[in-house]
Parts: sequence; C-alpha cells; structure tokens
Amino acid sequence: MAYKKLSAEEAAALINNGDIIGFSGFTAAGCPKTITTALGKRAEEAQAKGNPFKIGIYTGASTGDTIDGVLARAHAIQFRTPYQSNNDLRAALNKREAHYFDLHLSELPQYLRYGFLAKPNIAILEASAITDDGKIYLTSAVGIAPTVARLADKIFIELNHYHPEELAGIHDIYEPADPPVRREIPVYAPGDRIGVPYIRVNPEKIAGIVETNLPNEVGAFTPSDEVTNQIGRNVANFLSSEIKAGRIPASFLPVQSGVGNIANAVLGAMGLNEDIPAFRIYTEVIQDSVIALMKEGRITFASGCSLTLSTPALEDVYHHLDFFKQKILLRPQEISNSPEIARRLGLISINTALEADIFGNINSTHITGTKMMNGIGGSGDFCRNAYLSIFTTPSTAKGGKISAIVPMVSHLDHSEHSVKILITEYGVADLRGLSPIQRAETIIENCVAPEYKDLLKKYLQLGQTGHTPQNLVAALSFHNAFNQTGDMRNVDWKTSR
Ligand code: 0RQ
Repeated sequence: MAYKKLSAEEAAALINNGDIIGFSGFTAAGCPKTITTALGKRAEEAQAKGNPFKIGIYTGASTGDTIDGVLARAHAIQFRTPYQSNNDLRAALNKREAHYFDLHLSELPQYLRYGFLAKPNIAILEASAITDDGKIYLTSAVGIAPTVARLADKIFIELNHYHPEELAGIHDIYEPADPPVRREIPVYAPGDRIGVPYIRVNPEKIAGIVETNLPNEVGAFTPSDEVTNQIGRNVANFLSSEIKAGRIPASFLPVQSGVGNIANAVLGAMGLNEDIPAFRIYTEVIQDSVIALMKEGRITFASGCSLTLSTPALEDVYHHLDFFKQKILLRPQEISNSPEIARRLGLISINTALEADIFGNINSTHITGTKMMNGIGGSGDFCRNAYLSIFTTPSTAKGGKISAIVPMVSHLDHSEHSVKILITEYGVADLRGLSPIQRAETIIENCVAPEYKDLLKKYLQLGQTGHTPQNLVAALSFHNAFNQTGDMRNVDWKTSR
C-alpha cells in the first residue's frame, strides 16, 4: 500500500488545538473510532499541563461514543454540528461548554462548500477499502464524507477490516454542483444510481492509515411496548385508509421514517398491514425493521445514508451481501435528505415529536424550551417537502407528568404549515384543510391523553379572540406547572390568566 501506516496515537499526535475535523459516518454507523479515542487522551494531557486543546467537529449526524462521548468528557469540543444524541455531549451543550448549532442535515455539505462555516482542515474517514490512486470505499454510512474529504487539507483513514471489502458497490457517491450552475439531482426512483461507488481524493492528502477491526457502536433498540406498537398500528391503519380513499396511489409511495423505537414500530406495523403493498424506502437511517421486512419481501428497496443496525442485523446483511446489495443503496446526506428529491418522489414522511401544540406546531428538539435533547436531524428536510408529512409521539412522557400535547410548543422546529397529520397511541388528527380552531378541537379529541383533555379544552376557552385563539399569558402554563411542581396536571389557570 502506498500510504503511511500509523497507530491511532501517531495520528492523534498530528491533530492540534484549533483544528476543525470532518468525520465520516451517520449515527454510530460508519464513524471512525480509534483516532478520536487517542485524541481525547491527548486533549486531557494538554489541558493537565495548562494548555488549551479544543477542536471543531462536523459529522453526518450523531456518532458513536468514541467521538462525541470521548471528546465531550475530555472537554475537547469547541463547536459541533449537526445532530447528536450522546448523554455526555448533551450535558456539555446544555452547560454551554461546547457550542452547538443545529442544522437541517441536508444543508451541512452545501454550507461547508458555500463557505458559510469554517472549513474543515482535517477529515477522518472510516473505510472498508482504499486504492493507491485515492479511491476510498466507505463502510456502513456516508454522511458528509465526500464533501469533507474534498475540502480537507489532510485525511486520516481508519481502515476497518470488520467491514467486508465486498461492501464496495453499495455506496452511490454524488456531490451536486453549486448555484448558479446546479442542475436537478437525477434521482427519479429510490433505486436510481447517479454517482460512483467510492470517494476519489488526491492520494497526497492522505496523511496516514490506521488499521482497525471494530464493530459499530450502535446500541440495541429498546423493545417496543404497547404504546409504540399502538402508534405503529395507528399509522399503518391511517395509511391504508388513505389508499382506500384514493389519496395515496394503490401502488403506494416511498417511505421516510425517522430514527428510534417508534420508527421501528411504525415500519413493523406497516409490514404487517395487508392493505399496504410491498413498499420502498427513501430515508436517512436504515434500521433493523427495514432488514427484517426486506427478508419477508415487504420492503423491496431501501435508499438511505446509513445502515444503523444492531450488530446481529448488520452481520446478517454482511453474510448475505449478494441479496442485500441488490436492494440497498447508501448515499451522502445531501442526496438521501434532499428536499428536491423528497418532493419529486412524493415521500410519506414519518418523524417523531417531543411535543406538539394543539394548533399543529412541533418541537422535536428542546425539553421545556431550553434544554437541547438531540437536534432536528433530517425531520425538517423531509416534513416540509413530503407528499404527506406525519408526526408521531406518545401522548405523555414521564409517567403522565408531561403531556406531549401542550397549548403552545416551548420551542418551534416544524410549523403548522408543514405538519399534516399528528398521531399518538390514542389516534390520528388529520389536520389537512383545517383552521386553527378546528385543528385544536381535532387534536384534543383524537390525540390527547384522557387526563389532559379537559385542561386543554379549558385552555381553548381562555383564548377569547383572534384567528388562532392563544392566550399569551397562559400559553406556557403547562411548562410552568411542570417546572414548579414536577407535573403538568397541576396547571393553575387562575395564576396564569
Ligand atoms: O426520556 O428516556 O429519560 O425517559 O425524551 O423519548 O419517547 O424514548 O423517544 O427515543 O424516539 O426520542 C424526538 C427525542 C424522541 C427523537 C426524539 C423524553 C422521554 C425520554 C426520549 P427518558 P422517547 P425517542 C431522525 C429525524 C429528532 C427529530 C427527528 C429525536 C426521551 O426522535 O431526536 O425525528 N428526533 N429527526 O421521557 C420532556 C417532553 C418529552 C420528553 C419525551 N414532551 N418533554 N421530555 N421526553 N417527550 C434523526 C436523524 O436525522 C438521524
């Protein structure tokens, strides 16, 4: 091999305070693992000597603990974008120890190219293979890798032998040209290939190769429970009724579904629903349920940005690559999450809310308006541009002390203009064509937990005038009750009037 072999410590020694690093990967899939572990130690040693050591971080989305966890615990993060989901990093962001700016995932590569954000001078990429002439074959995700590989001055490769070289061919790498010369991204069906299966770089930029043999750090999914299963069934039944009503073509449309247990339960329920024909996926995160449904013939193709699979599911894919490579494509996030393609393909988009308000606005990111949970991820890329945009959420959190449906969201990610359908375990609120007061009545009737229905009906009576009958004094009274008493059911309208 033409490249210098390095240990993780040798590579980390070439990274300095103030460097800005772009990583491969998307969720914990496809992320480098060893150089950052060594970098965390290097940062701690420098800080122990009284020297500052902080870096800037661009990733695809969340990462494994060896990036976000290690570097957060080492107090080594100056800034970071986009989506994250690590407990230690979340704590650091909420203490404002690291600066975090939350971006739509599709936008990050073009923001970097446009010069809106500081240029990454280093890229660290996990690869399953590399050729002497600079062709890099990624592993189980793509993320922002093509863009940061091109922009960086120096590239480190973690060549991870856990991932088979036969994975080559599953990726479809394509970077759009920038305005004013951008043309349409020519994806007309989920399976369309528009690029090449590798990232091509100048071999002189490759500063070294670290060889590894490590699985992804994707955690096991929490098993679905009765609430998530019921949400799944409500989504599936709603979609089958839309087919019967002729509002979704009988041949169905490609589906995007978010990340987590609800998304797994929704796809599982869609797979079981006999009125929904076998379907295709055009999404960012390919989760375990997609693989199971592919084996059953219920999902016929999945285009995504990552194989965010539990280790048994990923090994199943790797043992049957001949089968799965015909049915899966991994794309950069600006293609998997492209608003242009979401609109053209007519995606049915299903994402998760932390809270919704009775008028149909969605908060996917902030706990009681101040604390960052994870980030907006791809939910905005898809929901604004989908054929049909659905948000799901359990009706309550923390054993009923929090209603996920509130008078006014404490932070706004997706507005009433983008949100078409809201689904909880209690039912479906179809908001299409409804005025604000009609939306409020529909959401309270169909989606709210019984113990919160009367409270929200009373709230509607407090907002006497206007097109959207909010009461600006009482609008955040549910959140105030939670902050003051630990339970939203203790809301006191007299003090909030
Ligand atoms: O906390 O575990 O401490 O009890 O929030 O809630 O119900 O386990 O749901 O894991 O699916 O996460 C929106 C965060 C949901 C996620 C969100 C508390 C609740 C629990 C998690 P505990 P659940 P999930 C894909 C596309 C971003 C938008 C998106 C997410 C914890 O799905 O980050 O879909 N989405 N992007 O108790 C206070 C509320 C709460 C609440 C729940 N109203 N107030 N706490 N919780 N509701 C992402 C990518 O693009 C990669």
